[in-house]
Amino acid sequence: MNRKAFLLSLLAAGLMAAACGPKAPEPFGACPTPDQVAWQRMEMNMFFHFGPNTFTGAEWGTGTETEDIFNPTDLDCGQWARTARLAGFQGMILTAKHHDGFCLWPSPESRHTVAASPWRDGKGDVLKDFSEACAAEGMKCGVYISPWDRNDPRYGSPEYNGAFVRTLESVLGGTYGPIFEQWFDGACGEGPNGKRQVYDWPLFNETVHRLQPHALIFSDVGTGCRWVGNEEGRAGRTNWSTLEVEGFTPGAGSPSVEVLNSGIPGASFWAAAETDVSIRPGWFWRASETPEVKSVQKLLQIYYESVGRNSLLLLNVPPDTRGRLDPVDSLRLMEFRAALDAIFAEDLAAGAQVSGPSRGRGFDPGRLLDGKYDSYWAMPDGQTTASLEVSLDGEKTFNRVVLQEYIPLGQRVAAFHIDALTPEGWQEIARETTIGCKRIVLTPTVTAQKIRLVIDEALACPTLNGLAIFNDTVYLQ
Ligand code: FUL
Repeated sequence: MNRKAFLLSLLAAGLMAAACGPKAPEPFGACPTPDQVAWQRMEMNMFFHFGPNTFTGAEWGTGTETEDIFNPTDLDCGQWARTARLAGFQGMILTAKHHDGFCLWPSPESRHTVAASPWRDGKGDVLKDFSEACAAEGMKCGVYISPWDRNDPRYGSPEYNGAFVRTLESVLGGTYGPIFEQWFDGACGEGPNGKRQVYDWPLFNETVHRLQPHALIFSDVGTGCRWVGNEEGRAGRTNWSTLEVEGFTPGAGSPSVEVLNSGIPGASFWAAAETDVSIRPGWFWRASETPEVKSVQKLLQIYYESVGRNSLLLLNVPPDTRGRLDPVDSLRLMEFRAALDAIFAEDLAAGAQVSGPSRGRGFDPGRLLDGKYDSYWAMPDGQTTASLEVSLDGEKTFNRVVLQEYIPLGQRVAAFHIDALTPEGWQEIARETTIGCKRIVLTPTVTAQKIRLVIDEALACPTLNGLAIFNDTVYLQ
């Protein structure tokens, strides 16, 4: 390009910038990758604990179970996937190998696998059925492969780490298609010879990244997402997607459960919280626990305290000895879906007007309501507080306010409150801390014509891409 053409192109770029309004804010701090953003927007995934424990009733198998114990009478992963899809879940994760070491696929690294079981004369492959069912139903496919192995005689020696890598390779190498999440449990108990293993986490992580570059690794400290710190279905009311991982490892060397539950503001690593919880008391199916399948009310509470608190919900629905979901669980899932559909049927912010300060053209407050993910309201650089007024299309009765931060640019909001203009005047109806990918604020039921969203504190100028209002008459909080 000659000098004149260069100057002209600079001029054109300048004119375009002026015409397009202010520049977008710079990303703040640790930010998610596009895969991490897409992952969190899945909102709900289903976990399937299945294996020898399904038949023995154990939670943690000993590794000495004989292979003939694994013999589902009517395995149908298609039923799992259809149920998950109809219930509004986006991805599915199978315990391909739990702590007992039994592999649900014919792993070349082990003799303790489906190939040695009577099921389908040793020719079956649960993982193959599972991955094909996921693909058929448009669900993403993920795997849990436990490093803790109570069966492998090499466990407790350096040799085991290499064997575990080859185990990962046989699952992630392509036979089972794209894997969206590799679930690593930090548990490190004793193996068959009474020894514990020193896990080579960097090697395990590198193997996953090499074979499935788009997969997120779940563990206490990522690399893709982190454990929420409990198995009760509860993310922190304050929940940052950032934390410090330097010097920590999954399992005993992990950050405290309090830190896992709430993250650390402005920390240097992005790992959003994943809330794993079972629909039953245990992780594996047991006939005796069927009466204790969680109620719709409990599932709604879990939804509000996970998805509604900037976390992804991984709900475990364990198949029974037939290899199908128990009808009680399936029915409960459909009732849960119906409840969510009823609660979120009508956005009462539709047709509202939002007014207040912004960065300027292209980032105006109206962007909160346009339903486009990449269109967001933003404040000028350095301005970390703001107040927006939302004039509803008439008087509305509601008790849920959904807020979304535009997380591709980082998580910023540290404190906010919401006021409502009721017939008695302005009233504060909520005071909270973080927002993140999605925050569902539970407020008292109010009737109002206007609300005010006040950002009281942020680590950098706020950037929000969504606001919606609902009236929940189903969940009795
Ligand atoms: C835990 C395991 O020990 C449980 O058996 C279960 O798989 C759960 C999801 O993770 O740490």
